[in-house]
Amino acid sequence: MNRIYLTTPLYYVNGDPHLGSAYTMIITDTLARYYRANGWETFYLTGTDEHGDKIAQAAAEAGMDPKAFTDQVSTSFRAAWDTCGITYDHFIRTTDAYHVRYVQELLTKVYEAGDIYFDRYGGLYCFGCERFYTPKELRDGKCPDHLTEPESIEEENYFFRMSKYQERLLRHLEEQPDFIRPEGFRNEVVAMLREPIGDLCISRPKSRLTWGIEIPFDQRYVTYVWFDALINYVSALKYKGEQLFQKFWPEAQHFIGKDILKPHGVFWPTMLMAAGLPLYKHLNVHGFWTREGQKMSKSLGNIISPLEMKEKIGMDAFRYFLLRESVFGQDADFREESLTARYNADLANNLGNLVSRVLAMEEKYFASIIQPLGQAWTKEDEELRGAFLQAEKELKRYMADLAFHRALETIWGAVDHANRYVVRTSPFVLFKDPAQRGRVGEILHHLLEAMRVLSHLLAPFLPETSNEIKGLLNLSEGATSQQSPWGSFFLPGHKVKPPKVLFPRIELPAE
Ligand code: ME8
Repeated sequence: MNRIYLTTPLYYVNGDPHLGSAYTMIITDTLARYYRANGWETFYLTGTDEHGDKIAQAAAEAGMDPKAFTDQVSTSFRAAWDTCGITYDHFIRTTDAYHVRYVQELLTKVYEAGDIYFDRYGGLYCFGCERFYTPKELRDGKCPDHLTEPESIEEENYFFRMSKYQERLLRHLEEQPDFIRPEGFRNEVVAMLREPIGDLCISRPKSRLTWGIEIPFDQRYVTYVWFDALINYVSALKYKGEQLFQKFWPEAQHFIGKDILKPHGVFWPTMLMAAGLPLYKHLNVHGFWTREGQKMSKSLGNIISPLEMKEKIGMDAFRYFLLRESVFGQDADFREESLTARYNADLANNLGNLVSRVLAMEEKYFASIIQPLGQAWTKEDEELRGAFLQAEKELKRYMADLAFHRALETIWGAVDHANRYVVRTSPFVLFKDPAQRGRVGEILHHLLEAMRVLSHLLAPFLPETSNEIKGLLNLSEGATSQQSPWGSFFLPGHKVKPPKVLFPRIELPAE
């Protein structure tokens, strides 16, 4: 049986869900829905990253104890994803007791195997990133992410012998070129591995930070937040049972933004090697969203909230825009203007018109009752069927390649074809001739069939719209009609619903 294990990053609970986190969620949710519908056994994991300096500071700013603070923010994250209709199978919190226990077990194992050692270390530390920087990594002496000068600190800590696994990881990347994709990000990791990567400081003294998982072999320390958080991808499966772990871990596909490539591309696989666990299958890295050309940040006040987008244009339209307007792996820009243009052209006009005009004609000419399909199909009928079958086939390849924009382009190509079929066959003209009414019934039957196939094609991307179309076609909930050959599904006499506007046009203010 085909299987896939999909993961998102665990989001820090120091802010609210925004366009960036929503994008990773929408991609993974689309894939989860797609593979489930195709009969794959799927496990989809998300959650929250709750330890470390950043969170301790955010809790202090909120005047709250870190546990109460993380409980509150994690709950609101989860509620937000539920409201957005994200179909995750499990939600992990790094403060969950089973995760804490598993991290400590793994630390003990790696320590006992000799891959964790104690040492004195002095270096440049960025509190924002929660990591040490080498002078070479800094830009004008500042952290390239936070644009602040790192502090020079010296202390005794535990270190993970990451460098021991450097060569092995480099070999793995050479043997399995699509381990990290797209290729540009793989090349970035290869470049990192061609330089000495050093060992990784994996503890923080409690004198500086107490909000973390205690190092099981030294109570004076807590675990570095990344060494804790990455392990979630395994601890969540183990929590669900060894059998689930055996089944899904070999099929693991992580989805992350490019900001966290190094922890996932270098720390995590070397940690797995040290723990004696197999490596994940793929690391899939996406680019960054900007807004009207600018970086999104709280201080600029240009954050996009998925919940507000849902209120404003609906979750499906938001999903459509993010998936259609970006190329996986590349940066993309969120522009109001493109959002409105895409919404009106693709959703309101192309898709919305098809659905409403077909149902309107069926209602007007045949009281919404589907008419029989004759044996002889015209060239136009065959081409219409061909366009939808082709889209179905191409979808498979595009989903495997994570080319969501192409997948949607292909589906909209078929929708476009259906609209052209209406013009070419002109049922509204034919109906005036009583001798042609049988043919009109056939044309509409083909179009309703196109809508039925379309409802399946759309399901992973626009789940609410897909359900609405199924409802308008009067298909029972969860109808397994996907496999029916073209023209054999609807029995004459089946009644569909009156037309409905799926996507009301967004009226632009007059210039
Ligand atoms: O890094 N465009 O959590 P985080 C696209 N806790 N995606 C974006 C984005 C943007 N402008 N901004 C954020 C962490 N993201 C760690 C992860 S995993 C074991 C620990 C997305 O809350 C993107 O997926 O800062 C990025 O990788 C993630 O949010 C980082 O979320």
